[in-house]
Amino acid sequence: MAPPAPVEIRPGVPDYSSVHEPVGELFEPISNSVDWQKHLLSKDKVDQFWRDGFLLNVPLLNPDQCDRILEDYKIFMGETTHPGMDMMYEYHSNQSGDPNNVLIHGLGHWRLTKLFHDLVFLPQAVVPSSQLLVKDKTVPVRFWHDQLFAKPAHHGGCVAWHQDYSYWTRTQPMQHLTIHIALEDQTEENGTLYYIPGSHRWTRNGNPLPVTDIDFKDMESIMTVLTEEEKKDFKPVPSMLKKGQASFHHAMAVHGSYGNKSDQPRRAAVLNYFADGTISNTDDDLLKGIKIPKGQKMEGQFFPLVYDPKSME
Ligand SMILES: O=C(O)CCC(=O)C(=O)O
Repeated sequence: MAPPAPVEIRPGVPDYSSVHEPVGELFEPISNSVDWQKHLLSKDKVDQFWRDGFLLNVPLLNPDQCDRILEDYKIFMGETTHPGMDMMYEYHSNQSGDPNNVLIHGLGHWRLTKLFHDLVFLPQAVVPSSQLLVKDKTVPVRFWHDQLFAKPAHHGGCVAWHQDYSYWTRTQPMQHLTIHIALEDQTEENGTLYYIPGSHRWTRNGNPLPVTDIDFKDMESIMTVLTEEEKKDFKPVPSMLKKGQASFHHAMAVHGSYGNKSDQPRRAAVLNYFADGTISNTDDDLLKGIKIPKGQKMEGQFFPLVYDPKSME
């Protein structure tokens, strides 16, 4: 059966968040349990994730899928326009404000284009997520939000060291993860993402480290809140993802990236998920214009169930 037509926010402007299944633009939807099983991670990979706090070089997209997504990406690079930009939860054409340190950062583009919508449902993303969100369990997966991080050539900016969950305590408990998808080869010169192995265990009474990179300029600002022991263990590993590969990281894993000094842009698409059963911890907006009363389950139009392990049965 064909997926339902999206609701339009204005005549001719569809909001793809109203469709909770792939529309068939990026990949052939899966219809049987055997095909789902092909995307399971091995036990070794799951163990590695819990040991280090991240997994590198997971194949997610083929070069053609990356190229098609990069066409849509032009909207956010200012190369073309889109009538539904107001659906974005956030859009920063330069998050640092410094013309020598330009970071384009957006959230919510899954609502705008079919390709970004379907990426959220990609089996290569959602099946491993069901294995990695909660230790020693396989759980149903809900979408939290997406992000774009683009560093233009020559003066592309850094993303200071941080833990994602420091920004997400408005949703609880911590059972979240991030998938960072490289849309072109990442190198040390163009600002590849780095991780600190073991840093997903760095907590303060069970809470994440405080946010320190408020102005998106000071790469090393996290050092002001680390213990001497943590500073000693601060040993960055470059992810060096190839085009179409992804890294999966725990929501407390410290990560960051330096500027882009190369003569090509470095563009990434990011997916953030949480385990089904996560609760809102605020009566304020969770994302722009989106509220779920404090204490109630995160679900509904903007937080779809993207994978249920029962599909494997
Ligand atoms: O694109 C980057 O370098 C930073 C991305 C990031 O923080 C993430 O993927 O969670």
